[in-house]
Amino acid sequence: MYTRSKEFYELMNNRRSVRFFSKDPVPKEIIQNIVRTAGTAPSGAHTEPWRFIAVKDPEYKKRIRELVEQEEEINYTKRMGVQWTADVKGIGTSYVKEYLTDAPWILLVFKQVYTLLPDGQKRNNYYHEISTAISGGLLIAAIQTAGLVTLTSTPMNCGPALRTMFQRPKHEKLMLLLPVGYPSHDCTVPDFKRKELDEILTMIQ
Ligand code: IYR
Repeated sequence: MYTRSKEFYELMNNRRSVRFFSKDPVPKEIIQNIVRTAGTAPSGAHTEPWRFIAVKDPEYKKRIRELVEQEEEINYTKRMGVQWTADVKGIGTSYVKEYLTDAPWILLVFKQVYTLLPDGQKRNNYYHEISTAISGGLLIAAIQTAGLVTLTSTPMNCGPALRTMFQRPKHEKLMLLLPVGYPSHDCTVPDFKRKELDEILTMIQ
């Protein structure tokens, strides 16, 4: 038990958010297993309030990139403000998102605020936000376990347009957008350290 918990920690501790992707393909069966894993998340009253879209089609990836870059340019120059842009400066990001056309897959994670039943009634999806967030965590762990990398992104102001692009209903809200694939050969990541255990855990025993 100790060994398994330690090995899983070490695997997850090697995870880094990656912004430079190789164009090498990833078989769709891997993506399907990753999403199956995300779908095992616990949810309020077992409502499973999530919907995933996996995009491989280059034309759609191009459209996603155009939309995200258009909004991110406004985010960086107007919406984020001085403090926020200063806080992300060290990560070396900009509104230009080459990874959106380089990565072989883009995964979109939507939460479903309610479920539309076959008779047209709405069923409340309890705790849809936290349930879908947990499924996002499992998704990221599954990507790492498969030996792939991702970037956990939440493109501000792109939700409705992306929902429309994939003809998803209004009660589905975009939560995450994740390019998935392999890192490029010249990929770099910021020099970040994680908090020590005593900074994140209080044990009462
Ligand atoms: N959404 C922008 C800016 C950005 C915001 C945060 I918070 C980050 O941790 C990193 C970047 C972008 O994706 O570039």
